Amino acid sequence: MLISVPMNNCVFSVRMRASCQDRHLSGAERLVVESDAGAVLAELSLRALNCPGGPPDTVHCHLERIDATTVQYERLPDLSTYHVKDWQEGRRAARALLVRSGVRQAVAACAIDLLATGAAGPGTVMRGAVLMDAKSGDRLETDAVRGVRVSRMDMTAKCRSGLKEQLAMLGLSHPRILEAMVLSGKVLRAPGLIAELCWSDARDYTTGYVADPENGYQRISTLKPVGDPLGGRVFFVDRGVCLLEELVDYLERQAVLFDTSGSISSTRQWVSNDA
Ligand code: WAQ
Ligand code: MG
Repeated sequence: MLISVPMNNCVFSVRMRASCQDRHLSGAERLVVESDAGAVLAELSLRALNCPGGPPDTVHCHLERIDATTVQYERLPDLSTYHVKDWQEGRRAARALLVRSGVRQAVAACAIDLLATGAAGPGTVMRGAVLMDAKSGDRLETDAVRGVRVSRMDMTAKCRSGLKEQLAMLGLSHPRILEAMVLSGKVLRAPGLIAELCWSDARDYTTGYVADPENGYQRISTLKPVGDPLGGRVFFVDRGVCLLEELVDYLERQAVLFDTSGSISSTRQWVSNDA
């Protein structure tokens, strides 16, 4: 909704999370001008109350004023989609794409295993992401249940409507796609970030992605069996080029607004020498 720096130099970060008996149900992130903050807050509250798996017993909504001159404007990553025949092939594709982006083979395999078995302990999903050393495979996040939470990112209304239209032409209209692209777009601009691996913890949503700064947001049609409640995110970092505190501060606090979309390619079949 923000098109240019507003008169009073303020934007608001609007965040929502909903849970039931401490189980996370739904969450969302927006960055809007002050005059839109109330409407967006109402929109996210309604979404929380009607979320799948609900009704929630607790909904947290959070409004926070941000100095508009600190907002970083960026272009969204390019989007591509690989069709794989089953989740096993999907995971092989994910590993190959991670290796192409500079993650060690053994580290890529270990990250996939971690999400598949539960990154917060056996059978348990983290609230945020794993930070993983791309060379050693060491986990760098301080809290292995919370992980690192990427926050304060959104796209402008113009960018959102243009992208929605482009994606709809390819039959890609699930809201998770836009949300994941914004999150990943911010992650890919982080200092020392080599790649990201993600698939959802939603039982019915099996598409995931590998993203890296050069190849963008690369969707993989399936990365887990239907009905599997596990999922998560791993951010692979090169510790040689960044300070961990700076990286985490950027991911959790820097406001990033996407005002331009990247290229969108139609789905192609994965062939094992693609990466
Ligand atoms: N920051 C860091 N990690 C997060 C955040 C966040 N803001 N939100 C969620 N996660 C982690 C957390 O461990 C979740 O369990 C996991 O990611 C998955 O979150 O192109 O919907 O919201 O078709 O279930 C990707 C593919 C969908 C979309 C990802 O993730 C497409 C998705 P979910
Ligand atoms: Mg989820």
